[in-house]
Amino acid sequence: MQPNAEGLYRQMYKSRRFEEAVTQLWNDGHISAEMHLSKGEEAIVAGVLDHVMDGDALALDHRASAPMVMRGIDLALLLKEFMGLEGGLCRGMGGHIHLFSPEHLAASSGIVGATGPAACGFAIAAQHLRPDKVAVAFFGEGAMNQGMLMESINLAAAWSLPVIFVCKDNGTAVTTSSADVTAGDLLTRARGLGAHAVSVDGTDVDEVWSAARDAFVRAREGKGPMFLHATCVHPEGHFLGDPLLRMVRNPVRELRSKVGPLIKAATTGGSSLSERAVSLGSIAGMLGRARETQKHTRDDPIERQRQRLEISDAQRDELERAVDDEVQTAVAAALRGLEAQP
Ligand SMILES: Cc1ncc(C[n+]2csc(CCOP(=O)(O)OP(=O)(O)O)c2C)c(N)n1
Repeated sequence: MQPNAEGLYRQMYKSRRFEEAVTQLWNDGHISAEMHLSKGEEAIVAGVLDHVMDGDALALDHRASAPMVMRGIDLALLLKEFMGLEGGLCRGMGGHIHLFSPEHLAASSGIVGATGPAACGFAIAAQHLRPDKVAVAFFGEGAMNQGMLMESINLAAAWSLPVIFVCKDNGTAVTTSSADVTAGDLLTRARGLGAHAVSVDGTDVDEVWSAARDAFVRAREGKGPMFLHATCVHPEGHFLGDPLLRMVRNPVRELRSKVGPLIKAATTGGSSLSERAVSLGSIAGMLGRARETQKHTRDDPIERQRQRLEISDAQRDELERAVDDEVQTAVAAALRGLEAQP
């Protein structure tokens, strides 16, 4: 079996266009509070979800847009949910973090690491009630330092549970560099817990797809869990409006408002000058890492896949136009929902 380049591209492109629409709605003030995007993770999600069948379950983290979009959930329902509208997927009560589609066995949680236990719970039920069905847990590398996720990998291996643990590793958890707080390497850790573990370039959808195919085959044959480690970059930082990225993208404007408080902080009491210098050094380190993520946008997973397509430009344009129309229709429906809300 070979990956369908066009189908995968379509999924990734759709997720990206959807999130661009979300960004616009957020910028326009129609989505309140934090907004975490899946942008940069599209190849990981598309490569894994291509193997998902009806009856399989998805335990999703706070970056659930891409999996929800690629699983085929109605775009307008998602947008309305993000906007807190009654007509949303969860009647506007969940927002973008707490999404639930019982029909698709897909649920997301904002509790970092919680997708491990959720996927294990489904997998235990599947072992008894739904043979051949698989649960997928998506999480970031920051979650690998959460006890409950380690307990889940251990139990899944001990009981040969059909779980695929997908670690989307962008190297940063909010502003903490994961390397600073993580001992050993994650593959060795997962293997130490008894899981089969592989690492892939998460910006290459073919690589992810092939590794995920093996993981699903193993899980469906009752051979237990697989830990799939996939590297990626978050070009929008932790969430929309990420202050570090604002600083990197527009240093003059952003620094203007910071200079006053910095001078005040340096001239008033508090910690010693050397301690302050260390803090400033660590902020400079964060800014450096944020700048790096901007350079990496040339490794954009969608652009990589676009280059591989073996269809004519006209066919590709048609595919993209159809997706654009679908997204625009959903945006229009969501905005109508906003007007109709009392
Ligand atoms: C148990 C728990 N601790 C802390 C948080 C706050 N928090 C939200 S996202 C996040 C970073 C998670 O990093 P990672 O798992 O690598 O995912 P990423 O955001 O990088 O995709 C943290 C610490 C939380 N939501 N849940």
